[in-house]
Amino acid sequence: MSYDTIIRGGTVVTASDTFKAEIGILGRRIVALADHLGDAIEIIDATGLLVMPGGIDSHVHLDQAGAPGIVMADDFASGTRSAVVGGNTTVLPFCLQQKGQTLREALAEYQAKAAGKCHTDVALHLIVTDPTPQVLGQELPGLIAEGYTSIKIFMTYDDLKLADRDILEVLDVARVHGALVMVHAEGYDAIRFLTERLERQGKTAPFFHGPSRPIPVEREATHRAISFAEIVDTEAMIVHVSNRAAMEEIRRAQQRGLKIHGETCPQYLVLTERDMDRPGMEGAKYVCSPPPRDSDSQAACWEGLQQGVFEVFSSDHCPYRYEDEAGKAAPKGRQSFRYVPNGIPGIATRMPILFSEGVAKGRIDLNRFVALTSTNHAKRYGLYPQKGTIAVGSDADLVVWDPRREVTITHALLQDGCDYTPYEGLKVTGWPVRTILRGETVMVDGVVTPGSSGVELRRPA
Ligand code: DUC
Ligand code: ZN
Ligand code: ZN
Repeated sequence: MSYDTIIRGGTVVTASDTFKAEIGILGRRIVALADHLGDAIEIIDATGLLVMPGGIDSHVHLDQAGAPGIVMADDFASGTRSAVVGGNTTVLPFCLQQKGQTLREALAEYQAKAAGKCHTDVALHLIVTDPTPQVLGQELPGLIAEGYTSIKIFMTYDDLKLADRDILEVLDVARVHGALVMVHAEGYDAIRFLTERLERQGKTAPFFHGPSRPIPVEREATHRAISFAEIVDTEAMIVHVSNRAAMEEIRRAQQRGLKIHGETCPQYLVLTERDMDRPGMEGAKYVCSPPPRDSDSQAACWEGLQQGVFEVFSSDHCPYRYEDEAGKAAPKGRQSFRYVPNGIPGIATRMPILFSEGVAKGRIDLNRFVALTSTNHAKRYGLYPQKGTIAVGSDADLVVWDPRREVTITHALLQDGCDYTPYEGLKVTGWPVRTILRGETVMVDGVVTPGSSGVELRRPA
């Protein structure tokens, strides 16, 4: 047999095994794993390097509409370009239904935004904000059957939040038709109450974003979300968990046999509320929701990753430029933290941060790293085994990783559309040196292949 490509000399790492092998690629797929594979059109030398499944980031926001005047820093081209720089081959961005819009209208909009622009493969989640009878009765069931099998709902934000009854209805549609609901668990009324109190006290700087949504706000919403899933008798994914109390809610649910899944993100491992306490508007660079917390919260997020309470580690890449009135410098943001757009970039830095802080520092092993950054995302969101593993028949989506490369993170390396990284100056050990999407090299040594070969993926219900 001859191959288009052989990756030779590397150590192959999957979510379960670590072994020396050559990987033979023909067309878009892995077709052989063996000690010696002979010849190929292209031989990639991976001596001394790790070869892992390409990263799958199941929580990213690209070109997503926000408040009037606010513009996201990345479209599907720049966001997925930065994704391949960071070793990813598939991302799952959100398709946001605006109030008054049908889901199909929203989907057509996001498909047009993505078409022909992506450097990674892409699968879209649906954000339901307007669960009309038509959406619940016809559109959602139809779209789930067509491969849109994950739905995000919000318990906060004026334009996004669902009432309790609507949350129950969406969970029930997901149960009946075979989709997974992702929940943003922070309580609307508690945030409003605290925000207004802080503003009355003149506490309007970016730092007060944290105190406006403290840990109990997230914990009680997490508890409610879990209870709703239990009442409906279905599963749910609690996304972007930031602290011990919320993590323990999820752990207790899992111990009671409920199918509650958890996700955490880099910002909850390496940032804290002190990052928002910087002079002037500088703290706005770190404003995201839930907010970064404290060192015990960081420790709890590590425990959740180590012990399997969290099965996925995502970036929650949600980029707004800092020196831009359409971003973090929105004029109203100077009046109050509540107008600073929520979200921070991180699509390229997710894997290096988890590798360095996790694997290099001995907190997690290589196999768990692969599970948390790729395999579990594929399994949970219906892409496995086409994606998320290194096996004969799977797509040749791979990252070649130098585990010894020392890099100081700086924004210029990341090639996104933002103008800063919240991780500027962070020293990491371990860096992606080549990203391969369906057999084609899409990034080597930080150079992204021109053109865009990513496609939209659908998933079975
Ligand atoms: N929720 C997200 O998932 N991302 C950014 C902001 C938010 O509230
Ligand atoms: Zn969210
Ligand atoms: Zn998000």
